[in-house]
Amino acid sequence: MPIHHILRILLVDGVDVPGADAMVDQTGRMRKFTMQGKITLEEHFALEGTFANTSRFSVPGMAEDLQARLTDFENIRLKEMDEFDIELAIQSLNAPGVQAVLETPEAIDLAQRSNDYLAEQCARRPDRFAGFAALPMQDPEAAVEELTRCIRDLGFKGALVNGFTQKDTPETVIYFDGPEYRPFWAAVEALNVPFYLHPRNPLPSRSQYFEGHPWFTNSAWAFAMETAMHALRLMGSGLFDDFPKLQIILGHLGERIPFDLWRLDHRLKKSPQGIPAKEPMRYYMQNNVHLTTSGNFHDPTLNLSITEMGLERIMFSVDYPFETTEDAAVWFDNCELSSADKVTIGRTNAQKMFGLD
Ligand code: GRE
Ligand code: ZN
Repeated sequence: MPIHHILRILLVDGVDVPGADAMVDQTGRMRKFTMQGKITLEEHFALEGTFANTSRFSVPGMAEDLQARLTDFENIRLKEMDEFDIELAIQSLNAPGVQAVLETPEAIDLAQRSNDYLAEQCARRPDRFAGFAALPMQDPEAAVEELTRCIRDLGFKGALVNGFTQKDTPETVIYFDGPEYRPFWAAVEALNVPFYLHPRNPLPSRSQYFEGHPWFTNSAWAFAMETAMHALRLMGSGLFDDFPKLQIILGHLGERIPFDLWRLDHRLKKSPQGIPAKEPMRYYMQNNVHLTTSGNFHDPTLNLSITEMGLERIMFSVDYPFETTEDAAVWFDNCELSSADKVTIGRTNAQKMFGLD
């Protein structure tokens, strides 16, 4: 689609704002432009059996609404995509999903069922929905097998995994920098698909610093802290020295890593303490990591992310239904970026990454 078709001045039932180059839409929000053909990639659905994972994240009194949005594809989800000009949304199972299942055979079964269900939904609207695989990371070999099936047979675009995996006992926490996952990463690199490292909460037994301050758990702070640390473990372990073509995606504009990237490398250089990684963290962020705007709709944070990562490594996303499509799209359509940069972040970076026409 040529750029002049993607960017158009919004023509809705709005009223002119005197002296302002803007319109007010039906919801009373200022909308200057709308970018057509946006692509998003941190968008979640739930199976009947996985909604309970996230019901406690709903706004009080809104659990039913959240459930309706998580379990729906063609009604609310697609209508909102239409309303806010999202052409294609890559979908994934709600967190913590397969990673919280203790029994490995059950984890394998849930991943397969979730991926088969998602493939059916994508097949109904292949022009609008695509899939990320849920993976049973409890068993790295089974994870490779399921990812391979999802890419080769189901046409999925990559994997989305919700942080560390539990296994056998509730207190087991397994990160993916360990040697037992190196064959898994080799397979991801060979399949040439990205791995989205999505947040989950740290276990309560490892969350002493939140004692008495529960409001900072979940998505306000704990998600990013947990996910940033997992990403640092991957980078620090030398994973990307072993697999230089491997690409991972972080949501929420990088789970705070871009903001502290200079200091991180500054301190690691003075005190490396035997870190296995051959390069500074900046190198991996700029060669092996991509960010999305999911749930982080703020111009200064986006500008900093672009400065630190490069425009080519940032992609627009919503984090539906934990964020509203309206908040994400109205912000993005009217953010400070040039029109050309909006098309890069809102569409062409994702097209290139996923080989879309
Ligand atoms: C997410 O998937 O990103 C998420 C949740 C729960 C609350 C907020 C949120 O799973 O962003
Ligand atoms: Zn999310």
